[in-house]
Amino acid sequence: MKKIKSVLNTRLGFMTFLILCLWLKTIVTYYLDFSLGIENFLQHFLLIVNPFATLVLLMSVALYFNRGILSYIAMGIIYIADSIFIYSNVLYFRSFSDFISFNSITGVGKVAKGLGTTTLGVVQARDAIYLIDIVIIALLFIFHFIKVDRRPFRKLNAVATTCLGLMLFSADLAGSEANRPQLLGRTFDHSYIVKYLGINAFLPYDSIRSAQNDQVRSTATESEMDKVLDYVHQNYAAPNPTYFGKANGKNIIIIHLESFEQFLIGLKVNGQEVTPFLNKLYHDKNTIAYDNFFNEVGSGRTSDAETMLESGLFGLPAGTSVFTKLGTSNTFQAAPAILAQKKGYTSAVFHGNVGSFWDRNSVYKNMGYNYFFDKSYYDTKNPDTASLNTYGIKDKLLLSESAKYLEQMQQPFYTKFLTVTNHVRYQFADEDNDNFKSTDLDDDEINQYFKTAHYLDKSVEEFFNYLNDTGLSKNSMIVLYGDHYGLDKNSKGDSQHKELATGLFGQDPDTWSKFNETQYQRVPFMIHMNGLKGGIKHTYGGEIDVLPTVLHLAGVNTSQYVQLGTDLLSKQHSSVVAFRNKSLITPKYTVYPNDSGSPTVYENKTGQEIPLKDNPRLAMQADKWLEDVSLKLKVSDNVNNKNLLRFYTPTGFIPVNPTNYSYQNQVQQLVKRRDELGVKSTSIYSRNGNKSTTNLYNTDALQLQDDRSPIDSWSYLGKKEK
Ligand code: GP9
Ligand code: MN
Repeated sequence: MKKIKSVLNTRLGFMTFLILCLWLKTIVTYYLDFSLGIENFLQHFLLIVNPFATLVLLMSVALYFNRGILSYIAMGIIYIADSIFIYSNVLYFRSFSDFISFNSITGVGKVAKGLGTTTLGVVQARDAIYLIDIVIIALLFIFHFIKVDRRPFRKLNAVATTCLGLMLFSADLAGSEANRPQLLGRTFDHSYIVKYLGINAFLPYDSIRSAQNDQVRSTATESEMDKVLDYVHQNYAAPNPTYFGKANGKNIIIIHLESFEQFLIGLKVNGQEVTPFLNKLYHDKNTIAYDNFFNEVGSGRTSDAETMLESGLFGLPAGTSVFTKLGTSNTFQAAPAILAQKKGYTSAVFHGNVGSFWDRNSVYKNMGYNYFFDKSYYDTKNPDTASLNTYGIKDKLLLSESAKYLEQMQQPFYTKFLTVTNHVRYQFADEDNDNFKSTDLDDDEINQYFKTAHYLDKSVEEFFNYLNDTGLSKNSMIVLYGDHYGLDKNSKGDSQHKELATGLFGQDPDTWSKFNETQYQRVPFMIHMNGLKGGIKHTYGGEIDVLPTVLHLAGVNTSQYVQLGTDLLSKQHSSVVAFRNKSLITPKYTVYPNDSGSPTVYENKTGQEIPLKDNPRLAMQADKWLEDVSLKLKVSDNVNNKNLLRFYTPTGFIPVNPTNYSYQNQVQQLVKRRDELGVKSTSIYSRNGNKSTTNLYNTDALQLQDDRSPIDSWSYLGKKEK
């Protein structure tokens, strides 16, 4: 004990102790909170030793202070800063399945602003282990077990310690390169950097990459756009004449079903349908539904789905989002602007979250959205809607309260309703849901998922009833899609899809593979319109294909636009579905790239991996698909990262001027427009003899049950004006 004490009472000894504590803490996060996909012994080894290099480097800074007390203060600051950094990463990972990146600090701060209690929702009691070390160290000082070593410290020793850190880092890098060649250059996934070089190395790595990106953008030239246009023209799929213009002049209503997965369709839990209304809609004779439609989002989740839907380009590679990284300054040729200019549409987004989330309030202007009704336009005085749910107000409230704005929109309109209640960790009471009886699996998040999906279903049904009762459904095309997976990883980092498949559907856990994970990336995509010859289509496609499909139905020629998907209804539609991690699915195969060597190919029919050495043809084909997918993603990333659309304006398209849009006083803007148009006003309100239709909106939302009398739209709006 004495010996330990005397070592601890030297400056170097104390520093070593701090490094050991931080090392232990980092290892705990690696194994308890981050899912890093450790595959072999070398990876375990690298993971266990990787914190040392950066910790020695960081701590060595404190040794340069000659005076003992200053040096100890510096060590303390470094210790606490790194502890906060590690724990912030734990919370961030629980929310985003990713690590804090340069962009998440500079950009996603705006996302975090809206997160509030949802982020707090990921704090767990066991997180005390991330604090306990600081308490122990403080106690050791208080009880004088450790004293400050005031003897001067030789600079040379400080330099030697820094060199030791650098050497350790080089050794780590060499070991990593041996296990995974080109680690820094070719990164599929952020977890690779953390797995090999450590959590402390990730942020500097990512910051350097971001600085490079900015440089890339400033050196972009017009000629690069020509290459993009060549690519787009080669991959263009002409519209199907049977469907082209079928929705000409109709309102387009997009319903974004938050986190809604395809497996929910038709599913019964305890003998009760989870989503009875959407099931009916799925089979409706006026609905075209897809059962092989995949989400293609990356870390930008909802915002990636929106990026694809509106701009026809993909989200960005792991760690960031087009919206927050580039969307506030990039040039877009997006759906609202195209529809306004080609077909005279008025556009709006309805969303019960704060407008700053994903930077929407600025991105939407660049996309040409006329109106954006964010949380501030909705009634949030009920504590149930206001404080608990920082992803936004409940769907029934959002949709029902939107009616008073929707009925004032000039037709035809292009409107998007972003729901939120089915988001993971959304605070939700069973009473909100007719006490729908969910599963009782071990994972509460999965059990909750069915409940919120059931609620979302009911919310959409109420909205459809309103569309029918007002006659809106007669002249509208309604497009519904699930934005991305709802189930993800549980608190131990295991796949919730696997839990579901084994716990509810009886799949053998030993047969679970990446193939199954891809199968669960299916989300619904439905187009509902009176007079549309419906049916369930088995075409393979994804979110990137929605924009050309919708525009063609609306009768807009898309050949001039930079859109990377192909119309799902076109005979030339490409059925190779690209995922943001560069894997892909085709009607027959699922293909994953490998860091080194040949890809992994699964046969969709059997789910079995096909050995490629016996199948040279398939091996070649798989390589070709992977190349195509990489190229497609690269073209998209180039256009986005280098802001290439600023160099190209399609003939007859007027670039969007964001300063033309204001999301303040939108009710006044709507009234002004209505008054300007006079008898030519096409809003539902005007067409209804200047009478509100909100009394036709029936909801069983608990929060709206108090003697709710039909609302006269204008007096109500007058009160609500911002
Ligand atoms: C928040 C909502 C959820 O406004 O759109 O976003 P997500 O977390 O799914 O990206
Ligand atoms: Mn989402």
